[in-house]
Amino acid sequence: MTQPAVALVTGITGQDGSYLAEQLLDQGYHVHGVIRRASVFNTDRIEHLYQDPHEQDVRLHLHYGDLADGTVLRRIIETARPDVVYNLAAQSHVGVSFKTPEYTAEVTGLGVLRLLEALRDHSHRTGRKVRFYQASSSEMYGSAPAPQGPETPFHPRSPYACAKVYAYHQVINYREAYGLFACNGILFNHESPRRGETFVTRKITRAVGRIKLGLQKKLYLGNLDARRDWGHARDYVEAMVLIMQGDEPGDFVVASGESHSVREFAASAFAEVGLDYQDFVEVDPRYFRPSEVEHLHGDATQMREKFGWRPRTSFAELVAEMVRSDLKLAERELVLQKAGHDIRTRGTSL
Ligand code: NAP
Ligand code: F7E
Repeated sequence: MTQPAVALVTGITGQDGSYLAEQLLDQGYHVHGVIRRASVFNTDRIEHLYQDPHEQDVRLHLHYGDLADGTVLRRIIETARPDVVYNLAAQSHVGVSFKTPEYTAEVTGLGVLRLLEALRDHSHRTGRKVRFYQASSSEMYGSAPAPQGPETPFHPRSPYACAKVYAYHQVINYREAYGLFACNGILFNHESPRRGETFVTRKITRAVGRIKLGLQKKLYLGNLDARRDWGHARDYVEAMVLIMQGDEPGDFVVASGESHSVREFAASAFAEVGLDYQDFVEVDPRYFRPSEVEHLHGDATQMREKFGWRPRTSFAELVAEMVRSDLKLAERELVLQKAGHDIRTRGTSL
């Protein structure tokens, strides 16, 4: 009998990590996830997948680790003995990267090199062939004119994007120098009800739910004219798995092929609950970035032709799903508030 495949997922507690873990477990994989030690629980998004390690036939295994710590990454690889590594961990917030550029480079850039070196040594010592997926980003295109595809030169516009470009080239170099099956998935923005609350789509849909129920009065945003190519994270994670199950390694653009402005997203989200965004949204320059990426619009022809991949969720469906989910969350907040609980949960949002 052949052994089930083993996947190692860094960033398993993030938006994409949680959808990826679900899909891999559904396909019969053993999944090892890297989680960070935090002073509060950070495993909300994978709570529904948790398996008690005391039970038999457990297929989800969690390890403490950090992309800033090469020793522990090596130890996890030796323990998990993965067939495939999905590197989704990153300081992934573009706005925050301007505030913490050195840390962002350390984790989002150098962290990838640490993993690649650990894999190179593991493969050399054991003779095992391990595949590697890198979560590259459309932010690497930065100010390159739209539409952006596999041949478009990069022009990064933030410390985050610069770190991703560095990692992208390291992945290609490990493929060419050591024959590693290493791929870049260049993913355009993808969102979901599990999106972090400081990214613009979720910031908007959270506010829509709260404003509709009277829990919040205004929504302060930055650049409303920026355009993004938004898809659903569930669909994009499917693309990652297809890339890693392919015959040969490469670099692939994953996008919806449509772009919308932040203003259009806000208008659609408020309209879902019968409100006009203009009555609630105000521009606050504190959310402007020192350098902005104005227009991302991806060309995923290569993914369609090679893997038959295309997104299943439209822009309108994505907005509606996020608003529905955040309306439910706001309803729960309202119940708590009425029962006398303090529901002020706002951090510094960027
Ligand atoms: P996310 O929700 O911000 O998740 C990031 C994950 O990385 C979290 O699990 C986080 O752990 C972990 N992490 C952060 N710093 C770490 C460190 N020093 N060591 C180990 N783990 C660390 O991001 P996402 O939206 O799922 O995106 C997944 C990946 O795709 C990221 O690399 C991102 O840059 C990239 N990407 C995202 C998009 C998009 O539109 N979503 C598009 C292109 C590329 P905690 O939970 O403990 O914070
Ligand atoms: O911003 C504008 C902001 O933070 C989108 C990450 O997953 O996708 C994401 O990066 C746009 C920008 O995502 C606010 O200036 C206006 O133009 O949701 P965002 P992002 O920067 O595109 C890429 C592909 C990644 O790889 C990243 O990891 O919205 N915007 N007002 C705002 N953005 C935020 N966050 N907050 C605002 O109030």
